Amino acid sequence: MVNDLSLIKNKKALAWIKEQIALCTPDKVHVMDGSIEEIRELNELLVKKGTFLRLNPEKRPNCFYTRTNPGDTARVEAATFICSKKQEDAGPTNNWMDPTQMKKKLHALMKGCMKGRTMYVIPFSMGPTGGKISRIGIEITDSGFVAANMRIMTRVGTEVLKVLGTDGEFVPAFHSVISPLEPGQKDIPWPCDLKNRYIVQFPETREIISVGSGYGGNSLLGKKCFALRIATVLSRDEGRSLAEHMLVLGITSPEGKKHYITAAFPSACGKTNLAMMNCSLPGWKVTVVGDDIAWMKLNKDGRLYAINPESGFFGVAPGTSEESNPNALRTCEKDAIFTNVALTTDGDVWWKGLTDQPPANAITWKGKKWTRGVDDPKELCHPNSRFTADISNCPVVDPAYHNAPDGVPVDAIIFGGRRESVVPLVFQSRDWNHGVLLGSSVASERTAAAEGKMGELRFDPFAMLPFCGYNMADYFSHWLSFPSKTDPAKLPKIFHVNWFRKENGKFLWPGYGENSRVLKWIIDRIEGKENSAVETPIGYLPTIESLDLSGLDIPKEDLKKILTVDVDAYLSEVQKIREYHSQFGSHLPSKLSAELDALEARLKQAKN
Ligand code: OXD
Ligand code: MN
Repeated sequence: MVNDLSLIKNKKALAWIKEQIALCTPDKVHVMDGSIEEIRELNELLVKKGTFLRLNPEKRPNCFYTRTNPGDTARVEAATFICSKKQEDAGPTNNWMDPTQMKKKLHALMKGCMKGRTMYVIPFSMGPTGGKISRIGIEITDSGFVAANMRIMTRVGTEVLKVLGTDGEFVPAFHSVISPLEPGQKDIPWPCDLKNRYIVQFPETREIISVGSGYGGNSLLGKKCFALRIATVLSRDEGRSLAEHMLVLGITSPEGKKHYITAAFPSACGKTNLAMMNCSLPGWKVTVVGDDIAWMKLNKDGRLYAINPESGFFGVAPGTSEESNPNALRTCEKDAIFTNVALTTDGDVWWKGLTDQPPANAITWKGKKWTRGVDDPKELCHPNSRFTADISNCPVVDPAYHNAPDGVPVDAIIFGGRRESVVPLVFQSRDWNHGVLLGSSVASERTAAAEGKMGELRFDPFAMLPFCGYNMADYFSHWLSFPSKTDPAKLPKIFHVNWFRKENGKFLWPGYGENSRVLKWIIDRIEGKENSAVETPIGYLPTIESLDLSGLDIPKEDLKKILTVDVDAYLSEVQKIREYHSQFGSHLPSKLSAELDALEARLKQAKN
């Protein structure tokens, strides 16, 4: 263990770390060097403390199991703040508080908050260390769980400090579970402070402070807090960059031609599954660059290039199966951390959907003994239980993840939501600005399980609703500025997909590996294949003939339903989008309103 600050040569970093030590008074300080020995020691320490349980090494080598406090299992959007100087700059979709007031409140909570604990100082790079699009952060945390997870999810250690140098820029990211230990008091496996959870971004000073929660989405500060909320602001200011809630995949045709595609879907719409799917179309192969976040930048050649700033997957476990995502299962066979899944009697893990039947006996995520046929299967794992796994262990990792530090050229951007009705399987936008309209109106329908009226649309623009670090309408403007910054013909083509059309409770499209047929059509469009689409009021749709449906047994009537535009339904959709957009007032870009007006006019014309 390194117990001094000698590794830190960056002047600003040293001053900031010393300030935090003085404020939080930890027992020990450990600067992470990123070595194998260090992570081994940390995992052992967490096992000793009871935070981690080592899983059966025969079944899951170097894997660990953990349970959160039952109240600390997910991102807390109500406690997530964008503290810009002016409320208007946070916009109507973010919680806001004056930054000075918020800092006062947080500092009161942070005073002495690390008493009895070790402060981990984690130098990390989002993106390949030293890469052109990459950025550096330093996370301070008193949670060993966070330190161990950050070591998988980001590039950590001395290499990062070397790139940072004495004067380099970094994002300071502070995290504490704020439950200080009295002298002699024994620590518990999952400390947190449920009454005092705040996940705060300060966009002007590019700072992050997160307190009270240990759950990954609130505490792995490289992910949502830095790579999205702070990075959206950095990208806007830089002018030629985007920070997006998008997967990045490579797709190779049987002839060996490769394209890169990014895609943004709201949670629970299958981003991780699409990012590493096995194609049903013979000879086609998908490889994964990233499953959650894309940083993109216009290159000198005028094209948009993307990197995955992360180095691991923090995936939702339930629903991950041999059918939905065999490659994710292979990825977490070793070196993984499992949170809030069920524990089997042979020291392995289980979650809903992993097998048809749960094991005969298990321990639930709350630590209770469980017996099949006696206890409720819903008790076994939390719906938001997770695996943290190293992307390098993924059997279909794209070579560019390792070899292209400055990113891959993006050919297409896909938006999508979970829509049981109205929205066709796939369509292409008319141009970039129309594509921005599609992004700004991404929505999913509420199901019976969610609060609110059935079928009610929940807008989640660009799948970024909880992740945009400034006024969402200004973010729309930033997207709309791209055609003026490059040759518009060089920008990726924009598409919208919907795998979730249903009738009488049954899905009309089989999804999973069959989605490769849709990706193939998208590539036909990128390559300008003749007669591959028909023009409709909402954009370009495939004809039944232009989709490769070989070997797929699907009734023609169903295909017709998912490949036609319901003009009346879309006209009422336009009204809902208009209403949603109206909350942005004068910030709403006029170009976007003009796109919506034009869509309405095309629909009305089609009706007459
Ligand atoms: C999310 C996640 O909540 O990726 O979007 O964890
Ligand atoms: Mn996500």
